[in-house]
Amino acid sequence: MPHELPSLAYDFNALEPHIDEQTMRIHHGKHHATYVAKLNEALDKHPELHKKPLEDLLRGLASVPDDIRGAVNNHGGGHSNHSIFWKNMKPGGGGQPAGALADAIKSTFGGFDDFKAKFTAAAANRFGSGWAWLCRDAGGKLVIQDFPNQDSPLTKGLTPLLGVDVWEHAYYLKYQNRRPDYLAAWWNLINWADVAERFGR
Ligand code: MN3
Repeated sequence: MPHELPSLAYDFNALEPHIDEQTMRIHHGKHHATYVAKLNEALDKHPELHKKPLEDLLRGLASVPDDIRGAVNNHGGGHSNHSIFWKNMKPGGGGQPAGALADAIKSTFGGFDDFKAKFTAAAANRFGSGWAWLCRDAGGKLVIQDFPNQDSPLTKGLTPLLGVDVWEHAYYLKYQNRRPDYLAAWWNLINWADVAERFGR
């Protein structure tokens, strides 16, 4: 199999009380695992793509063969997005970034609080299932974008730095329809060292 479900760097219950253990178990072990399985199933038809890194498949989505382009977008996007999401969080995270990332956030958005408000609004207002992202664009500028379903920022020429999953499966067991409460709790989990490392790549 060309792609594998990555294990988490923390226990399923380690993000409590902000994200509960059952949600983490189902989200990682069922939802994310299914994206990986379906991506591999699609790639069965094109062995020549088995060695291609997922990032390259997504950045070059337009050149992926027609018969699997939709599957790579959905399931490859799902695999990539979730792999970033798990690393973007850690037990005892939160607070604010430091260094060059903090400076870029300040110069782009006016300050951390303005960035946080704008990002939270993008995530809260994304209609239906999707993600909100802090990305670096091709010119090196920070941008906040939200995308439907599992569309990856990589397919839009953006480099994803920080993403939040706003599909109901990410929060419904604990928060039901209260997406804003989930988002408020999620800020307590951000692994800013991971976000800064992506920014510095
Ligand atoms: Mn999800």
